[in-house]
Amino acid sequence: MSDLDRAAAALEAADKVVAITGAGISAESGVPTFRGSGGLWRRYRAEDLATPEAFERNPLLVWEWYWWRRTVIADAKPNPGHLALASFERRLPAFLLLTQNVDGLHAEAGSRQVIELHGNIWRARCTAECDRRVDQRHDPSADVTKLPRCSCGALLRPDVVWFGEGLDSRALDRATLAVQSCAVLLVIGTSAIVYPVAALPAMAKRHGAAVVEVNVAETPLTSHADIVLRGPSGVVLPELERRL
Ligand code: BJW
Repeated sequence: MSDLDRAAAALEAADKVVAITGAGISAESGVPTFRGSGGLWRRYRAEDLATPEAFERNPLLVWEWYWWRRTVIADAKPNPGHLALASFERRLPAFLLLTQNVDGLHAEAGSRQVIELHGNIWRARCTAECDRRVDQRHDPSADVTKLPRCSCGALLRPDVVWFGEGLDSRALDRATLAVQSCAVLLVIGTSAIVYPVAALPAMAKRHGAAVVEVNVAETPLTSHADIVLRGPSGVVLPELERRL
């Protein structure tokens, strides 16, 4: 039996499936990953752009980086990997998608049960007490030369999770519970090194789940995975879907 057939059989037998995705699933949509060749952290320093201290030091520089990334993501369309996961949700009895991606492409592909653990690049959030969230995707008046402000007057910031910041605790609790009770965990297109998400596959294994990794390259998870499907997620996931 091939690894793809084994993975498909595990999915079919599972009462509950959880998938974790990372930047690799959007690579085939033209969205740059963070690490590896062409990765954002090869060209930019995370310390200058993706920490609360960086935003305090130079909010305009941080906003300019996110505005640029929005232009890249605005042109991106969901690829066959995103579409296959949306189809898994429709076809499997219980399926939850946990994503580290902030690009919103899973929702655009039709996935409904999605937890965006690192936030969403199209949303901004007030830096002051009011904590208001603002959807900036459909804001035609958005001026990308001036620091955006909340209606309370305080600065807005991108509603994403930077290094050193905690993830939304309700989202992380839901993700943790799901991982502890699933029969199969798919881990797709992530370098599996950024915590706390990187701890979830080991947690799933401890609770008896089969862990299936889909990646073009080896990661620290590979040697612990039960099944490794080597290849681009835009090819591997549709092949898996065809076997269901
Ligand atoms: C394909 C493919 C194809 C390519 N098909 N595959 C030591 C020092 C400092 C900090 C720490 C430390 N040790 C631990 C920490 C904590 C830190 C951390 O984990 N750091 C590690 C790097 C060491 N974590 C945090 O700070 C987190 N918060 C935290 O721990 O809070 C504690 C706390 C609690 C309570 C109160 C306060 C604090 C937060 C982490 C936030 C990460 N944020 C980012 C930016 C998000 C916003 C944005 O987009 O701008 O999230 S960083 C970046 O990494 C982004 C990603 O979601 C995340 C993971 O990256 P991902 O998705 O895995 O992408 P890549 O590029 O790494 O990998 C792509 C993969 O795809 C590769 O494997 C390819 O092979 C593969 N691939 N093409 C299939 N076609």
